[in-house]
Amino acid sequence: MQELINDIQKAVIEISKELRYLKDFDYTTSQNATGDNQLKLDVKSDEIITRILKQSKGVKSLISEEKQEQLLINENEKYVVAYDPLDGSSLVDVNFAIGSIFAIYEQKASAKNLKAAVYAIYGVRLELIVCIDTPKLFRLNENDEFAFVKDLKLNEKGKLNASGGTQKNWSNIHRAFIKALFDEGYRLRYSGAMVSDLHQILLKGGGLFSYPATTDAPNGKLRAYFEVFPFAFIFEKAGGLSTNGKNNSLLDLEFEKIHASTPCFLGSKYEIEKLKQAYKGL
Ligand code: AHM
Ligand code: MG
Repeated sequence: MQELINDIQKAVIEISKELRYLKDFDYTTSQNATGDNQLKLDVKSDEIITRILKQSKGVKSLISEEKQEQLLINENEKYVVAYDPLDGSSLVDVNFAIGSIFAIYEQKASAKNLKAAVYAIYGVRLELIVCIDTPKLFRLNENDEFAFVKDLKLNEKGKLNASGGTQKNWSNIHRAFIKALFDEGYRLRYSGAMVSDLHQILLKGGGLFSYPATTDAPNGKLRAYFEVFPFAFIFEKAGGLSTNGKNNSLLDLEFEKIHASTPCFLGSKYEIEKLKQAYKGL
């Protein structure tokens, strides 16, 4: 596992260098499996990760947001790595912080087999969160090494409200719930890159991130295996909770399709419990 995490570190350092001196902000002529237009940079980031993880010890297969199918590397190995090579890439032109997300499953992609979750955030600094038992924050130093900074822990209740999805397509229950949080004093923090929005909530100690079912996207937008499950794992290990609005944990969900999406809510305990109460009426 540590060797695999070391290889993920190499990949994200290489991607961060691509981003720093980026010249080509163009789209390719293709779309990915979920119908998003692919940037050349999405494809490049996927190629970097594939090249490095193909050589990595322990990797059985790769599942990527940018690949239609699961890529088998070595049937006899142990880990299925599911990843979003460049999350929030539509914000690359405006120079916002974006990220890469990795979920490490044993044998088969299934939330119950999730052994570790890792994400990198390409911001002013390059930071990496590695979560096996508890989320640990690392920061790239001047020697190009990730140095441990601290363990991350959520408070029982936060102050931030990151509410995704097109508002005109929200359900009335969701709209009323989000308004109730603002009426309680929560502040809006939403950039449009889940890595940044969730990283902010984690580092500021709590709050709620939501990407609900909407009339135009009844299964939400965010994809289970490489976006939702790794963050649910991290938030729960940090002392927070997750739900799809009905269940007690996003990690109880199972999906057949590798690109399946789900409504998702992640946060500290207070906000998720309050949301579950509000959603009982749905
Ligand atoms: P991406 O992986 O193609 O970048 O899409 C996922 C992103 C998330 O980072 C973010 O939470 C969401 O899409 C934002 O969607 P919206 O613009 O609908 O708020
Ligand atoms: Mg993404």
